[in-house]
Amino acid sequence: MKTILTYGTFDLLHVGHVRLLRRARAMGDRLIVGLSTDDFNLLKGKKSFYSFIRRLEILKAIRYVTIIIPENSWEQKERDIKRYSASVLVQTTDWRGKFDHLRSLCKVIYLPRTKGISTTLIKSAFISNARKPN
Ligand code: C2G
Repeated sequence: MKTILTYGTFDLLHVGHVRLLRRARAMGDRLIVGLSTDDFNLLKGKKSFYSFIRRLEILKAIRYVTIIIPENSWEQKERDIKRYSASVLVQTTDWRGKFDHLRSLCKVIYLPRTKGISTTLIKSAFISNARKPN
């Protein structure tokens, strides 16, 4: 059983998230996602639109995802890799190098992000449309 591990906030789920999950799942037999809690988002300097509970409900509906665990801290990755015997940690190139210290425990792969889509873009699109007079 080859276990793949990835972490993220996954707010306002979009194709960038789904393609990441699909690519990560394709690397093994099961994909475990560490979903950033609302408190951890604050540590990441992020305020998600959806609460952890809503993001969890949405992520559960994605067929590439096997197990979802809360991501509460930067340090938990080492424990999670051991606890779930993960073979691969997958993040994207914006994190390149940040998790290389975990290479002694498992493969660490940084995939390219999907261009042209982000939660920030979606939020700003809603805001600019909301400002347009009818
Ligand atoms: N993603 C992507 N392409 C996009 C947007 C997001 O591949 N256009 C990926 C991100 O790189 C990440 C995952 O989708 O791998 C979830 O995105 P975020 O919620 O923005 O993840 P992030 O805040 O980078 O959390 O400990 C690691 C962090 O929790 C990573």
